[in-house]
Formats: sequence, structure tokens, C-alpha cells
Amino acid sequence: MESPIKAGPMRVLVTGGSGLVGKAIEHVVEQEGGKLEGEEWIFLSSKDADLVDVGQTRAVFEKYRPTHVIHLAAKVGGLYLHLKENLHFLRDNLKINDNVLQTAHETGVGKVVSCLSSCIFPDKTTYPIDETMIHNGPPHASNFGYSHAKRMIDVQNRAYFQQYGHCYTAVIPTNVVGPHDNFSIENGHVLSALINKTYQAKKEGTPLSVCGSGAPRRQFIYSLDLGRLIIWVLREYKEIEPIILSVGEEDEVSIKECVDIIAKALDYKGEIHYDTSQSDGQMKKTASNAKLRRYRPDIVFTPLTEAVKMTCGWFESNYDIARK
Ligand code: NAP
Ligand code: GFB
Repeated sequence: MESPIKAGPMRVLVTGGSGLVGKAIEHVVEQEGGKLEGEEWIFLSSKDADLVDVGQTRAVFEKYRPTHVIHLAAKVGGLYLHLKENLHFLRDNLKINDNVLQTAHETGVGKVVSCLSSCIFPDKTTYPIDETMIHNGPPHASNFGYSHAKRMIDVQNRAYFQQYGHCYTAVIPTNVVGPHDNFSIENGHVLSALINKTYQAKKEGTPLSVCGSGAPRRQFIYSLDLGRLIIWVLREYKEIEPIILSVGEEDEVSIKECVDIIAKALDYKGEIHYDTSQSDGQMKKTASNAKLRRYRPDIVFTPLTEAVKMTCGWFESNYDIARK
């Protein structure tokens, strides 16, 4: 039996509200009419509460008394940070997730939407990957810490439903690109790191060095498209089972294609080298968005070239304040 979600306007607490995905949701809520009459939306950063700490987690939930939670907060980073810090990714994210879900239960939160990721699926698998395959084998070795912590959210959600009837569910975004990302060359995700690298190469008149062979393939969703879909999941999606939020398999591109898209967007015409001494990580993790399409056949995704162009524009205009 599902626990009743309180009637009346929502008070939504967004953990990780200051990050790439959180800022996209804030834009949709504040600028695109994503907030309905009487609703309150609170966007947290780690300055409001370090969610690794259960006392600070409880204090921030007591302060805001949310009816709903979008749980984005996590230790997040690109392939090369994962390779260095798998234990930190595992421990920090296990603690954050348990603190947020258990505190949501203790304070009577009616619905929680958490975030998994398309990089947590089994490394040895058939394609396309779908939501039923999460636990069908070990994740890729490069990010096993983060992947196991994220997989536990799915296990926790099932346990909260079975024991208390809570509607705690999760979305599975693929790689995300957009404004307010972490543009760190060492620790960022591929597109944000490459945007910063290409920007520097153009400014210095030096060659652009790309990590790996450029052969791996990825699907990228624009952060604002993802933000709109997460708000839809909060309002309309009733399953405990997670749902993949991604562009289709047909939109999968190689890292080399990404490099060329970024070079065009930043008008970079210098030399491009591929440093194959650096890991390629997962070669592919092609995810199916068939379940999403069944719910939302109307969805139109921002094309990658447009998403990259807008992200590059944001980066150039906000260079001084961008995380890098
Ligand atoms: P992000 O830009 O790095 O933002 C992370 C957010 O979590 C920030 O608001 C950060 O706060 C907060 N945070 C980190 N550690 C915290 C802690 N100990 N206590 C409280 N808050 C903490 O990450 P993102 O890309 O938006 O990712 C959001 C969610 O989407 C994550 O769950 C991630 O796993 C998932 N996801 C991301 C991608 C992607 O490609 N980016 C793909 C799939 C899934 P501060 O600003 O104060 O640091
Ligand atoms: O976004 P990324 O770091 O992680 O992409 P994943 C790694 C891929 O991009 C590898 C290539 O094939 C790299 O060889 N690449 C090329 C680069 N140049 C660079 C560069 O300068 N920086 C980086 N980082 N990569 C992510 C997870 O896995 O999947 C996230 O790390 C999230 O947490 C996301 O879950 C969905 O795509 O391999």
C-alpha cells in the first residue's frame, strides 16, 4: 500500500541544487513556469548542509520540512577523477544517499526522485541497455565505487516501498551537458573539460590534447531538457522502478565527433592530438529511451550541436565564475 502523498502545494527540496543539473531545474522552475501556484522550491548547496553528515541532513530537513525531494547531491566527476578516487566516491555517496532517504522517511516526505547514471550499468552487457539490467553484472572497473553507491539507491527505494509504501524512485540520466557544469580539465566530464581545454588552446595558440583514442561512444542530454524531464517525473511518474532519461541510441556519438563539434563551436582551427596513453574508460554504454518514449512520445531533445554551442557561449560569458 503506497503511503499517501500529502495534498496541497508542494514544498520541494532539491539537494545538489547548485550544480549542473540543479541549476537547470532552477531555470525551468523560475524562468519557464515550472513552478505552480503556491509551491515552494528550495535549491541546496553543500554550504546549506554537508549531507555526508546525518546531523546536518536532519537539520536542513527540519528547517524546510519538504513534502517532496529531488535528490541530486553527490560526489560527481569525470572518468579521470573516478580512476583516482573510487573509494571516496563509494563512501561519500553511500552516506549522502542513506542520510537523505532515511531522513526523508523520518520527516514524512511523500516522494523522492533520486539520480542514478547510465555509467552504472553492467560493463559486459547486450545493447541497448534498459532499466531492467542495472544489477545484471559488475559495472565498468573505472567507476565501480560510484556505480555501486548509485545502484544501492535502487535497492533502498525498493526497501522503502516494501516496508513503508513510500514512492521513492529514481531517474537514470546519460551524460549531461550544459551551463554551470564543472569545467575542470582534470576532474570534469568529457564535454566540459574539452570545452575548457579548447578555449585555452585557442587563447594560447597551442595544440589541443584529447585524452584517449576518441573512439568511445556516448549519448548526451542537454541539462535543460533533463531538468524539464525530472520535474515531469516528480509530478507524474508513479513507478518505483527507475526510468532512463536520455536521447535515443541513434543520437550516440564518438568522442572524436564531440571534439569536432566543440572546435566548430569555439572556432578553434589549431592542431588536435589524441593521447592514447590516457584511458578510454567505457567504450560504450548505449542506453534505450524506449520506456521514456512510451510515457512521453512528445519529447523533442535539443540537438547536441546546439547544446554544445549554448554551453560554450555560457562558458565564454561566465569564464570568471565557472567552476574549473
Ligand atoms: P555537480 O554539478 O557536481 O553538482 C553536485 C551537487 O551536489 C552540487 O550542488 C554540490 O554542492 C552537491 N554536493 C556534493 N557533495 C555534497 C555534500 N557532501 N553535501 C551536500 N551537497 C553536496 O553534479 P551534477 O552533474 O549536477 O550531478 C547531479 C546528479 O546527477 C548527481 O547525482 C549525478 O550523479 C547525476 N548525474 C550526472 C551526470 C552528468 O553527466 N553530470 C550524468 C548522470 C547522472 P556544491 O555546489 O556546494 O559543491
Ligand atoms: O564524461 P567522462 O569523463 O566519463 O567521459 P564517462 C570519459 C570519456 O571521454 C573517455 C574521453 O572515453 C575519455 O577518454 N575524454 C577525452 C575525456 N578527453 C577527455 C577529457 O579531457 N576529460 C574527460 N573526463 N574525458 C561518466 C561518469 O562516465 O558518465 C559520470 O564519470 C556520469 O559520473 C556520466 O555518471 C553519465 O562518460 O566515462
